[in-house]
Amino acid sequence: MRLSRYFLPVLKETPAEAEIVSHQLMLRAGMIQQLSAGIYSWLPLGWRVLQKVEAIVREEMDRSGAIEILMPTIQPADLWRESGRYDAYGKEMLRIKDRHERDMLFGPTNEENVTDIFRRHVKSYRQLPLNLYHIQWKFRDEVRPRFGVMRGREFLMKDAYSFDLDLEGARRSYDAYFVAYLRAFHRMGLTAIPMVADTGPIGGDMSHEFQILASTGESEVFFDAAFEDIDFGDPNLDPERLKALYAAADEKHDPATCPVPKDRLRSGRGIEVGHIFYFGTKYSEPMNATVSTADGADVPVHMGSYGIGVSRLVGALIEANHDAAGIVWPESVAPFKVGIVTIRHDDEAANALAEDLYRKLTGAGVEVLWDDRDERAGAKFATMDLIGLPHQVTVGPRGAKSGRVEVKDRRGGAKDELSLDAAIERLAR
Ligand code: P5A
Repeated sequence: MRLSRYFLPVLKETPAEAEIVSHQLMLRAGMIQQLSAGIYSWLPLGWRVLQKVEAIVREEMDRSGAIEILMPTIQPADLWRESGRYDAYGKEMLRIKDRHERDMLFGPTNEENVTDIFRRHVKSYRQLPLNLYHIQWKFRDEVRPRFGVMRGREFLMKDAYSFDLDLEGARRSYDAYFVAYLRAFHRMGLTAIPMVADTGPIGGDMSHEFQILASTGESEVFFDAAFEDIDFGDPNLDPERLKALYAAADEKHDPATCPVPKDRLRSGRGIEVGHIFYFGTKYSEPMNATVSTADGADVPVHMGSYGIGVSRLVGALIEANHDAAGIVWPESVAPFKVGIVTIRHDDEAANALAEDLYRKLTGAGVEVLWDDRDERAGAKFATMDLIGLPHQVTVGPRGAKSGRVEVKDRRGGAKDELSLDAAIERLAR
């Protein structure tokens, strides 16, 4: 992508309304734009990151055996009356009337919707386990939307739903999500600590939140120092071992009963990027989602639901990856892998070399943003640092004479002068 033809509306000043660094940087880097409180448009750079995050979540869901569907954002109130949640949900639910005066709502979650799909089609224990998920926009009319996409009113969630014959099966499903979540967050370069949690209006008695440590987190969290030694990239992560380690957010943490000795207890602020629940037959019973067992009896199916805050993760990623100059994207979620900066764009040799590099990298499948604008070098470097692409290549008149470019790593700032071929070899890896 040539920046001269792209749409990257960066801001020079830090917008006063943004309190935390991820919100400030998302606005400054032209990733999002607010339309109304807690409701954002995703501009090209932000949209690319959101899609990267989404793709990792999708891959890990598919790998775990869950099957992707897409349910609607607008739901009929009657479905929620069946579960009893239409009245229970309160003001966070955006209630709408259609032209026939029928009560509708903009979905804050899809337990009822997916239970309805299940009950129409699944009748036998032989069809279990079943795991369905979608990645879809939710609306929750939060009292205090804030921190940009971290607590939005409209936000993108990956929500999955498990259906099993009994508790034992449901535990297996729960554990599969538990591990898939840790894997997904790890692939984004994040360490998310699983913590026992309250179940809230979703209900049920087995629940974990996944919290990323960051000073701007909304809740205080407490955890065993043993988490610091866990290799979350281990393909054989044992969920039972992790569940046995103490970790709890403030509403669950009780210093009087905490089993971890003081010197091994860590605390910090956490951003909740995922939440998983087992709630048994809470929805299947009132909604008549039953299956026949091997003995021919009809029993309500055991369910769980599993959420990841996909749009929130974009903010959380920036909270965990930035410096004074701007964002420092982990490669797996970066909007582009490489940024090329030409200094003196009017210099024929530099321009030709940059064009050659741009074509070859793009041809090799590398995502490149080339700042080919007629701008001061200083402003171009500042923009590159702000938007945080992992690798920056500077092409200038001096190096161009000998066919050399400078490659800088955004993280750590290491710089190398390389021949064109050596640069391509390194960046196309
Ligand atoms: C689980 C999936 C649920 O809704 N039903 C379906 C369950 N869980 S949850 O904890 O309420 O939400 C799941 C994740 O969504 C993110 N999230 C938000 N992100 C941005 N803005 C919001 N207002 C918001 N509310 C929830 C969180 O990451 C949460 O863990």
